[in-house]
Amino acid sequence: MIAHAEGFRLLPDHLDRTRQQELVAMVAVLVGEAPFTRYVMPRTGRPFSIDMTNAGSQGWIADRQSYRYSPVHPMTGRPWPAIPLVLLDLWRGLTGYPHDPECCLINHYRGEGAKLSLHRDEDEEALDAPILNISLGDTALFRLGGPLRTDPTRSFPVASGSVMVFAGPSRLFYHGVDRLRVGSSRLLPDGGRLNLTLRRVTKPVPDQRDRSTLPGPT
Ligand code: MD3
Ligand code: FE
Repeated sequence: MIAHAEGFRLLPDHLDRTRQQELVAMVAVLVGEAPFTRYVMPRTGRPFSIDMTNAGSQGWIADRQSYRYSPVHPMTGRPWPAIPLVLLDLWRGLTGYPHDPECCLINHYRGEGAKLSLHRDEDEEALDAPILNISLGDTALFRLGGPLRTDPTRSFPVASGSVMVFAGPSRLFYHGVDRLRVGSSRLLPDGGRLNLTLRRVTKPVPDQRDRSTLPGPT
């Protein structure tokens, strides 16, 4: 495990090959319910170079209007499938955050042109919650910067089975995927890379236990 002071953890080989294969099969089921979509970017209408879909009560979507969360798939109009328990277990075990994630964004990278430009994840209300990220398939050349777009960046490979956690300050760091090492993995039947990103979207309402520790009316 590689841990950084800014709250960023990289866990290479966190998932063994069998677990990776299970997750790929699980994604195939989710995609059967919520097909991959090629979003366009707000204003410009330029398409992304990766396909996306979601699981969870809130799915991340993009169109000419905005980036935002939606409870339904933009094409089918149906609610997104639930986040599978194996992913919730991973979140509970690795983040220590006392509430479950609401969004599992599934990114599919394929081919030489697939990338994700440097950006920050800032469409969520719960910016204090960590982000957990799982890589499956081809190795990605990942780029991580700092809180400002102009901060220096470092680039490093992220291989299949890696899990990354972004907590604390790193939650709001600029990041992106420069490109894939196409053909570096044979995990996916048709090649490419799947990335699962778990996020808390809404601010949690204090549960009964939280509430009992707060000062009440006297
Ligand atoms: C660093 N996905 O979906 S995941 C995204 O590999 C996204 O598909 C990339 O960035 C991918 O938004 C990178 C790693 C990641 C996710 C969230 C972060 C890195 C992050 C939040 C803060 C800092
Ligand atoms: Fe991101």
